[in-house]
Amino acid sequence: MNTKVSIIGGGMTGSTTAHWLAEREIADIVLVDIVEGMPQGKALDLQQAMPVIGKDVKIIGTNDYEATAGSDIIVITAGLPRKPGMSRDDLLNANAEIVSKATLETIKKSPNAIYIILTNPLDAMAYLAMKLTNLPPDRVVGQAGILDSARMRTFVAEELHVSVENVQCYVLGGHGDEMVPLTRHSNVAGISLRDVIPPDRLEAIVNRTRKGGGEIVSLLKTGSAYYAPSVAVAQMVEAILKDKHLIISASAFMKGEYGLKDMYFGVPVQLGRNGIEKIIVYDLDKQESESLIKSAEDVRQTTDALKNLVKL
Ligand code: TXD
Repeated sequence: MNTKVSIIGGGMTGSTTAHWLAEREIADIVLVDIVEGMPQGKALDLQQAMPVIGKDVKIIGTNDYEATAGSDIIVITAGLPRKPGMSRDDLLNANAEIVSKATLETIKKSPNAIYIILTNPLDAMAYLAMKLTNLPPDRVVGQAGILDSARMRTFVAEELHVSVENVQCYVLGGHGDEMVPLTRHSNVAGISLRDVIPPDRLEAIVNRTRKGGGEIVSLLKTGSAYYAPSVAVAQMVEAILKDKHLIISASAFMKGEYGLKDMYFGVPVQLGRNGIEKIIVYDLDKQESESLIKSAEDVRQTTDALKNLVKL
């Protein structure tokens, strides 16, 4: 294939992203990790699955960056996941160092790549990658919104006993427990959730969505969610490579939208072959705006802590 996606971090989310991507047969895949043998073993295993599903995808596992040269997309998943009781922000110090290294190594070999960041704390890590690559902000995007929206869609579909395909949900804000599920704009077959779900049930869904990542962390005991986060990355990769102009929620660099500047934040974006084509600004009511401001304060704090840690 003449398209290449390199995934840095071959752990749970990295290798599962490779899996979802290989099934889509849209790019060759390079999986990089520091653990010797692990990315090679996973890549070989996945490669041997290709004849069964009839997909001609080349998958390379490696401990160095040579094979990533000329990537169309770099996905960064390298870093520590949360342990039960930890917040995503607790990962800042350790992951800033790992993401810096992954970013600086990859940009040398793929100066024209689009970056998708997954490592937590997500909004701050996307900011870090954008600053270190020196790429236009449209070419660095963080994955959070598809996942958070998918969690909400799952809970709504269960509540109403309808197909997940009928449920559209929009979750804005930082990728933390203060994220903002928009119940007014979210809908089932075009009808606002506020008109079909009683307020107490809707509030329960909003709370479960906000804490969706933590719920899985406490069940798993080690590690965090990976199937849904990884398929979200695969959807973003596909939207970019196929130039779909797909509107999804993602973490994007703010240049005044929603009153925010110089930080990454979860908003609806349109994704195409050049990365983020547009940020969509919703009209928000008073309550939604207040929630968004609260979430932005959290992300601002983490971004400031990052700036104190790394000279950007
Ligand atoms: O929606 C989202 N944004 C998220 C983010 C959803 C799920 C997970 N989220 C975050 O992604 C999570 O909090 C972590 O910060 C990252 C990676 O999570 P994952 O579950 O994949 O963690 P693993 O299984 O521990 O894998 C991380 C791998 C592991 O194999 C390490 O050896 C590797 O990262 N690692 C490195 N690879 C390359 N280079 C360096 N320097 C490096 N350091 C660690």
